This record gives sequence, C-alpha cells and structure tokens, in this order.
Amino acid sequence: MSDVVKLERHDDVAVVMVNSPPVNALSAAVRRGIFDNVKAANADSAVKAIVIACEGRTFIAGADITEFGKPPQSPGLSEVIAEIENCSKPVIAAIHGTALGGGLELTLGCHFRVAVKEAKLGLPEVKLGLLPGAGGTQRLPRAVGPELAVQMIVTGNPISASEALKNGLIEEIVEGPKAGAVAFAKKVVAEKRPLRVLKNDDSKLAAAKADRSIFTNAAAAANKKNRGMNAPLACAEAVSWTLDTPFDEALKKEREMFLKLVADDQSKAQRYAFFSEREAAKVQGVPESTKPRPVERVAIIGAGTMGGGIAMSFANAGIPVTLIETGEEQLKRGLGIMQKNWENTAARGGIPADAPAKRMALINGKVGLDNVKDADLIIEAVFETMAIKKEVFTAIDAHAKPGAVLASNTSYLNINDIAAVTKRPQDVLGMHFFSPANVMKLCEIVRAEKTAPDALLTAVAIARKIAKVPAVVGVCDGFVGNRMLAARSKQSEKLLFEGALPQQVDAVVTKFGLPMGPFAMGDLAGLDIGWRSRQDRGIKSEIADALCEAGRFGQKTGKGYYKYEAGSRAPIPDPEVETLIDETCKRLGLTRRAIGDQEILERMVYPMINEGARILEEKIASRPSDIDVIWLYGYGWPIYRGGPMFYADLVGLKEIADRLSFYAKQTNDPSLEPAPLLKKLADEGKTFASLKG
Ligand code: T1G
Repeated sequence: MSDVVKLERHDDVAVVMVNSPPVNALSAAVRRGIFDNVKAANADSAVKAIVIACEGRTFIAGADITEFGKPPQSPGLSEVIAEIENCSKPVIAAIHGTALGGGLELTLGCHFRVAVKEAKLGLPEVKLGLLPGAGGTQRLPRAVGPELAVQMIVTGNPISASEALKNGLIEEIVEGPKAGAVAFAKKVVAEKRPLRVLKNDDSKLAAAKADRSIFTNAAAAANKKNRGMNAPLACAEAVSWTLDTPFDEALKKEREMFLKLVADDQSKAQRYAFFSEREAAKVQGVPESTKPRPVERVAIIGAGTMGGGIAMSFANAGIPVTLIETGEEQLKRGLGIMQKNWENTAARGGIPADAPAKRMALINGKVGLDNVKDADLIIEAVFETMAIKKEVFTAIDAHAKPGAVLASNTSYLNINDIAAVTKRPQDVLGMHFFSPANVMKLCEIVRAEKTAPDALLTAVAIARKIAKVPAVVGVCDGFVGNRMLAARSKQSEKLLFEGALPQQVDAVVTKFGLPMGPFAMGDLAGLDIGWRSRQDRGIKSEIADALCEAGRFGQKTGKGYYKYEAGSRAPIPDPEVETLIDETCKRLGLTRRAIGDQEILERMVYPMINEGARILEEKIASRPSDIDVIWLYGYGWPIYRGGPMFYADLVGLKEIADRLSFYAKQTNDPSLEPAPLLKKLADEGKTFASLKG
C-alpha cells in the first residue's frame, strides 16, 4: 500500500486521500497510489462513488517538476487520468488551495469537481516553458469553452473558484473540501446524475468552430508579451486542435509537443528559474535553529520615489507603515503619488475599487525620526550619500526599539560603514529594492560583517511576505546586480569609441531578450546621475560627459543618447549623437571600425558572467543561481534563458573564457581576462551549476 495515498470509507463513498507534502505534487508514488486506490474502489461493489482529496495546504499542485528529465516511471499521469475517466462510478475531485497543472488535469478526468471558495484552478505549465501534457489542452476547452481555456493555458494564470463555477469548470463551491465532496457524491448517487465525461462532450466547442480568431489572437498576444518564447505559441496551437482533431489523436499530438518542449533549453531555463527563486530564500551559513524576528509594523524613512514604492509594497501585503519625511510638504507629495498610483491601478481593474482607500489607511505619515520607535523593521530610503545615511542611522539608533531591524535601501554604499555609526551593528543590513519598488520583485538583502543571523532571516522572510524575491548578497560596490551591470556599461561605452552606435548595441541586447539596451536605460534613468557621480569621483567619460554638457540628460530633457518626441518614451536615433561620437573619436585620435552583432552580444554578456565569477570567488553571492535570480527579477533577464550563469553553462565556459581572452587582447583591456574561477572551471570542463553542490 502507498504511504502517500490512503483509502478512506465514508459510508458508500470511497475517499482517495493524497498526503505528500509540501504541495501533493504528482510524484511516481502519488500517481501509483491514486491509480491503485481508484481501481480498487471502482471494483468494490459496496462503493457507489469515489472522491479524490488531499491533506495539507493544497490539492495537487501539478506534476513533480523534480522528476522532469529523469526516466519516466509508470503509471504515467495520462494513464492515471484515463483510469479515473473510465470508472463506471462517479469520481469527484475535492479541490482546495491551488489545483494546478497536472493536478487540475487530474480533476478534468474526474466526472465532477467541487472546490472551497478560496481555491484557485489553473494550468501554469507555460510558465515552465511547457504546455499541459496530460490532456489539459483538450479537456479544459470542453469544460469551460475554448475562449477561456486558451487564455488560461497561454497565460498560465489561475482562476478563482467562483469564476470556475460560473464557467462550468466546477459543479459546486463547498465548505470543507473532503466533507463537501462526500456530500456532493451522495447527492450525485441519489439523483443517479449522468457522469460528465469531458472527452465525450463537444457541446462547448461549437461556438469556437466558427470563430478561430480566438486562437490566432491568443497566439499574437502571447508572442507580443513573451518575445522569443516557444511555449505560449505551442499552447495556443494545441488548444486549437479541439476544433478539428479527434480527441485521442489530439492527445497524441499534445504528448509529442510536450516531450519536445520539456527537452528544450527554454523549459530547462524556466524550471531552473522556478527552483532558483526558492533556493535563494534559503539563507546559507546561519544556524538551523535561527528564527526570523516578528515584524508587525514597519517604518520607512523617505517618501520619495523609492520610499513611496517600498511603502506601497508593504501596504499591498496589509502591513501597516509609518512613513517618515523631513517636512509636511514632502510627506503630502509622497502620499499623493502613492494614492494616485493605487487609483490608476484600480481604474485599470488591477486591484479592487476599494483597495486604494484601504491601503492608504495603512500608511501613517509622520515628520521626525523619533516616529520610528514602534517599528520592528525600519527601512531608510533617503539620498544616496554616505553622510546623509550616517546622519539618519545615528538618529534612528537613538529612537528605535531594541531588536528592531535597521535596513538601508542603498544601491551600492558600504553597509559596514553605515552600521558602524550605530550601537547595534548586529541589527543593520541592506534591503536594496529596485525601482519602481512597488513593481520590481527583486530585493537584494545585503549581509554586513556584523549582521546577526536572525536579523538576516527577518529581512528575507518579510521580503517574501511582501511578494518580493529576496537574494542575500555581501558588501561590495554595487553588491551583485549593479556590479555586473557596471562591467557591461564599461563595454557599451567602449563599443561607441570602437565603432558601434547606441541603437546597434541596444538592438542586440533587446533581441537577446532584455527589455532595454544600456543606452535607452541610461536615457530612462537620467544621464546626469552618472555625470554627477563621475564628477564627484574625478572620472571622465568623454561621450557621456559631452552629452550632459550639451544638456542631453535623456528622457527628462527630451534627448540623450536618443531623441524623444514630446510625450513619447520611444527612443529615436539622433544624427546629432552620431556626429558627437564621430567628433569625440576624431579628437581622441581613435579610428572607428564596423562591429558585428555577435561581438556586441559577447561584449555585453560575457564580461557580466566574468564579474559573476569574481563575485562567487569573493563570496559576495553564495550560489550561481542567486546571481541568476538577481538578473531575472531585478533587470528583466529573459526567463527562458535562465540567467547569466545558466546561460554561461549553455554556451560553455571554455568558449566564454576563450572569447574573453581574445577581447582582452583585441581591446587591450586586462579586466576582460577570464576570472580565476571561470578559467579553472573552463579548464576542468565544468559548469557553474557544478558549484551548487
Ligand atoms: N513539483 C515539485 N516541487 C514543487 C512543485 C512541483 N510542481 N510546486 C512547488 N514545489 C515545491 C517548491 O519547490 C517548494 O520546495 C515547496 O514546494 C513550496 O513551494 C503534466 C507537466 C503551488 C502555488 O507549475 O506555483 O503539472 O523550497 O515555496 O509559495 O501538464 O509552489 O520548500 O523545498 O512555491 O505556497 C505545474 C508550481 C507543474 C505549480 C505554492 N505546476 N508551484 O506556492 O510555496 S508541470 C506548477 C507553485 C505539470 C502537467 C505538467 C507554487 C504553489 P521547497 P512554494 P507557495
């Protein structure tokens, strides 16, 4: 008998109870347990109906992703679903938590489905670079109609139990999943209700037979939103087979398509990203017994762009915030921007209409740093100068309660120096949010020399609670993300001197899958920020400085590396910039050359990988996958390429090391020589992934 699936009897109803924490994923043991118990219950003449239910926090959340790429073990999920579907007795799925992927597909083989009102139902395979591989593309359209089905499958977004009820995916919303399902089963038996066998029910397909545009539109929308990804298009095509391909033949095509996608590098990258995100939240080097400190109230210092965005993130999660500014005017402006942001989102239907007022009610605006006294976590988001940071931390050290965690949102300043001005360096760390902080998911948690383990876990736990993706990094200039970005920026500037133009470099980077190239990004952030920083440090950057001296700060002045039409953010190549680059190169006696796209791509990506290797050597990041999580969630690295270190393993570290050596000599730039760790792994024929162990 299976130890993850048990058979219970409730009068003449058999309950197949799955208990395989944490999410009842369909491992081989779970599949075997369900198959054997359903078969046994169906053969038992005393059993009149069968319920499939789960213990723990959720119904089956899908196939066991850890089994992908390993030799398949029987029974396959499709075999289990067929066993259910072919039962002569009613089989009812009792849904709670999230019925996702193979979990929802299993319920579609059942004759009826009931769910508790908080349940969510979805087919998120596309987010793993896959398509539903156990009949979902053919049964879901027969349950809810092709229009909703293609949207659910191409986007991977779940629907609520009430939407499921409205669209015929479930029969009833019940109080407790198992008890509700048993009661429903008895009703079905008493009423002798005919079994709903989806594979034989084409009634909901008729409407779509006339209007095939729902598939072409879904595919076009997916292609627009997910440039370069294979799975969304495959999903739309598979659902369209419901219109003209017999069910059994369509299942075979679905399986072939699934096997093709699961072997594709894109899906391997997306599955890697799924687990890497969760791995990053597991802090290394802290005692097992360490627990995070409780956080009931948060204080945020600074109601500017970053402080306001951070405050919104906490309020979005229902956590009360004391938002502190130096004066009423600044506070009023910051609160106004937050209110406007929420109202715009509500107007678009992104949040309920009453959400802006509810969330504003969680924000308590105050003037004066003494207002931090009740906070369990204090996050400083003031100007990026060390002097101001030290002033603020000295003040909060005087007012904060014992045990409060003191975090700086600095994007590169030394947290050790900030901690040193307090009497409690063990409570000080960095929480580096990315702008706009209410949207971007990444939060670099900066571990300073004296940061206490429980303070660190507190920051990681609260970041996850506000739906951020935390990654723990060490103290260095730029931590991980911006330090690697700086390595890329150095090359992008050099490429202009050597012969490339901003639009060529940016086109290569966006074609690779990043949302924006380095020059358009500079125009968005404002070229004057870097210009002031270089002046502070006595550094020249001929072309960027020339642009700023000409008042070309980027989007904010209507021109930077590009020009912009009034009210538009679309970058337009500007002949004036080409002239400025030409003249600057002539003045410096530089001869420019034609540079190919491949060289540009390698000079954009490989130096970042090289910096990532140095970051690992210096233990600024503890896993290559943490570096990838930072780039996936902080900079929009395309999820289907896994992250810079995952991509490096795909290209091959020897190839990367050789190309870096070549460019180091060609451009006389020793910083491009392969980092010792990269060279060692390349020489040994190893991968960054091999460091995981
Ligand atoms: N397989 C294996 N492990 C899984 C898993 C899965 N499907 N889902 C979650 N886990 C692990 C996860 O790694 C973590 O482990 C723990 O469970 C808690 O997860 C045939 C082929 C269900 C909404 O894509 O969306 O079915 O870190 O931290 O925030 O067509 O997990 O504790 O060791 O995310 O409460 C389709 C993926 C699979 C759902 C819960 N299903 N999972 O979120 O917890 S493909 C999915 C989630 C498929 C079929 C196809 C979420 C969740 P650890 P967590 P959570």
